[in-house]
Amino acid sequence: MYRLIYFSSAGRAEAIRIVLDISKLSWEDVTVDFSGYSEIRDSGKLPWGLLPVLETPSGILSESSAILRYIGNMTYLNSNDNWSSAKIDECLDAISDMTHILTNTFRIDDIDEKIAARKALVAPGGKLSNCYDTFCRKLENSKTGWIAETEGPSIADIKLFSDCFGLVSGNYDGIDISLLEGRDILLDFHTRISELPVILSRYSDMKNDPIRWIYRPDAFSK
Ligand SMILES: N[C@@H](CCC(=O)N[C@@H](CS)C(=O)NCC(=O)O)C(=O)O
Repeated sequence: MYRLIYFSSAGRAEAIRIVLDISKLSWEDVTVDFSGYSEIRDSGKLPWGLLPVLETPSGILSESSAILRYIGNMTYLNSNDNWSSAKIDECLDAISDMTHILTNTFRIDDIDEKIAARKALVAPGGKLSNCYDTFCRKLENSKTGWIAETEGPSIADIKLFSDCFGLVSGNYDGIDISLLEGRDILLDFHTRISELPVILSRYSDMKNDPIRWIYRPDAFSK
C-alpha cells in the first residue's frame, strides 16, 4: 500500500495523484490541514520537512518530481532510454520553476499587493506569462506533440497539465483563465490529456469542484 500525504489542494500533488491512478497501484490519498502537517513535520518523519511525501513499502519518499519519477517508472509514463528520461527530467524541473514563481507571492500578506504582484506576473512580458509562452513554443516545436517529445504522454505532460491548468482554476487571487487566451496549443494539449481514460474518469464528477473543474475536457469549452 502506498500513501500520498499532502494538503487537499492540487498544488504539487495532483500530478502524482494522477500518475498513481494510472499506475493501478493500491494507494491512499491522505490529506492534512496545516496543523496535521505541523504534527507530521515535528515528528521528524518528513525527509525534508515539506509535503508531499509518499509512503512506500521501501520507505518515505519526498520531493514531488522524485515521487513522479518513482511512480512514473512503474508505468508507461517514463522512459528506459537515458536521453529520453533526461529530457523528461528537464521538463519536470522547468515546470517546477514556473511553480516557484507563484510560490514567491504566497508570502505577501496584503491581498491587494498580492493581486498586483500576480497580475504583473501574468501580464505580457511577466515571468509567468513568459513561462506559458515557452510551454506553447515547446509544444509547437515538439515532433510528437508531447512536451518532452516522447512517443506518448510522459510524467512531464501530466505535470504540465496539472500545474499549468491548476494555476488558472480561480484559486489564486489575481490569476484566471485569461492566462490561456491566444494560447490555443495549450488548450489542444488540455483536450488530449483530459481525455486519457484514467483522467477522464478521475474528474468525471468534478464539474462543480472549485479546484479541479479545470481538469475536465469541457472545462474551457464555450
Ligand atoms: N521542492 C519541493 C517543495 C515542497 C514544498 O514547498 N511544499 C510545500 C507545500 S506546496 C510545503 O510543504 N509547505 C509547508 C511550509 O512551508 O510550511 C517539492 O517539489 O516537493
